[in-house]
Amino acid sequence: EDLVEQMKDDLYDGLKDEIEEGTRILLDRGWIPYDVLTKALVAGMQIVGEDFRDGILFVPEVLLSANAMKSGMSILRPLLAETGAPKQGKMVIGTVKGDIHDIGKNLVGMMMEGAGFEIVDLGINTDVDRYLAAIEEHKPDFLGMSALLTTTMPYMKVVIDTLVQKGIRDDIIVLVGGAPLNEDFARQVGADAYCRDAAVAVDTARELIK
Ligand code: B1M
Repeated sequence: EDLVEQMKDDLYDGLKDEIEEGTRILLDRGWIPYDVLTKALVAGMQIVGEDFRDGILFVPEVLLSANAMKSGMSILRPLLAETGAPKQGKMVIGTVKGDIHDIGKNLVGMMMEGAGFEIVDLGINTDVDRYLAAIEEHKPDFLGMSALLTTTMPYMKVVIDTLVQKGIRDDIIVLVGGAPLNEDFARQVGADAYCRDAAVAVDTARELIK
């Protein structure tokens, strides 16, 4: 589709209004929200990521892209959430300390809500005390942690080790995700599962809460 290619360019250029418009047009054409999300927005952000890595794009530009992506996501959010799925569990989720990337985490939250899970979102740069306080307050079934940097992902182990020390590790299912992670890492830090993307997070949560 030409419009999808156009949207990838617009995301690259950080054009918020165009992304909102493109999102609406695809929906009007009968696209399901999940396809708009993955085929236009996530796919577009992939290209941004490659050029960011290669030094072609810089932080200010990538921030504009991220904001454009978020405005598209905010149109999709209510649509993804209104499934009327029966409530099936609660997740406290946050991006770990030192890390401010939140698009992936937000997506996981949106998809989980759509699947009937209740989400308590702690935002970015979440330290262990904030995770613990939220667990105590909300008594969730799941703890979700997101990290996008190789320098911040080890913090997941700090959080999980603290849960062990407090004797509450077995009371909660710990799911982790983020681009630099993998299954091995998740096992090493003592998480219950690594989730490659938001759809996998939903499937994994459903599986593990049974
Ligand atoms: Co940054 N950044 N960034 N960045 N950024 C990456 C991660 C990077 C890979 C870019 C690159 O070099 N190619 C690189 C990390 C390199 C590394 O660690 N090895 C990087 C860097 C270096 C940095 C800075 C250090 C740059 C600098 O300042 N010099 C800086 C760090 C700031 C900080 O956190 N302290 C920085 C800053 C930024 C921006 C602020 C400009 C912006 C973030 C804006 C925002 O989030 N509000 C940004 C962005 C946008 C990116 C890229 C381009 C895109 C990330 C993204 O949103 N992807 C990214 C490149 C890339 O990942 N390809 C990059 C889309 C999103 C849907 O995917 O987040 O992977 P993702 O989430 C997926 C899955 O991973 C999974 O499901 C999601 C949905 O399917 N998932 C989970 C994620 N979390 C989960 C949690 C779960 C389950 C599944 O819990 C249950």
